[in-house]
Amino acid sequence: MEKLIITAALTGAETTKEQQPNLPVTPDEIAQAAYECYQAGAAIVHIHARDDQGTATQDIEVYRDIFSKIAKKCDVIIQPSTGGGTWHTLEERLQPVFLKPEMATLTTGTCNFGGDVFMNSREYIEKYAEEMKRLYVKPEFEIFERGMIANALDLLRKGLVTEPLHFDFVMGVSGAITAEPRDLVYLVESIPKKSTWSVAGIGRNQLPLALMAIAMGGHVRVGFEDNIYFSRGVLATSNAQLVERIVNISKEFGREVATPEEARQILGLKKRGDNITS
Ligand code: KMH
Ligand code: ZN
Repeated sequence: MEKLIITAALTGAETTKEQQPNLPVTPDEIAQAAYECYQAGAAIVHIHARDDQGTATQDIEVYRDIFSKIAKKCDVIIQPSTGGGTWHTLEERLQPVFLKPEMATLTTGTCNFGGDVFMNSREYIEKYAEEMKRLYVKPEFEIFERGMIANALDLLRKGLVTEPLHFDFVMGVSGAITAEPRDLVYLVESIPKKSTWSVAGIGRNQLPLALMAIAMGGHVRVGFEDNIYFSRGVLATSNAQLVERIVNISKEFGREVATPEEARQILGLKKRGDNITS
């Protein structure tokens, strides 16, 4: 089996310090958390920026600061969010892509998101894909529902993305796909064979889905964006603690963990060059 790529989703747009006191929110805290996760075995960090009040922002300057601080510490793959918060405009959400990171997320459809609607129109999905293609940013398709795979494949047919595609199945969001084993099998069987995929289980779904992905040859996303607990009722002490557990389990299972450089090869990324402003 291919080595395991671990993504650490450090902050998210919705998690608060009240819920998780160790949530990284300032650029310094996010960069430090990224470094700790890299040391623990993460190859990718998925980034959401926060403003001075701790609210999610898609401000390009805050992302620039975070990218620069991470890049000074380590060569982990930096993957900003274009999902932002459900209240951000589609123009705001695209901003970090203009910093030319190696990867960025791209949600290819609309779904309910708790009490909100996470809106992703066809027009904007194509616009995001066009910009990512122009700037050599590899999309990670964030799949909250099966129909979003069909939209990603439509981008492939239109030549807006190239294979191998990479998917992240976000499972267990209230109002979107559930997190049963059958759901994961259904999603995995719905993508082109040469694709790579990871799974991000929400809340208590994080660990069981990660175990399934390790065994099925997929990759794993953990972190406070998706889950703040280490075990039932016990908060995790850091994002790195969640990464560390996946590393230990995967090694016990007999699957080695990919370094950022190995992850670049698996995902078909070019080596991080001068695309990150430092
Ligand atoms: N915060 C969610 C509404 C992404 O990062 O690309 C969207 C999200 C997906 O987190
Ligand atoms: Zn995100």
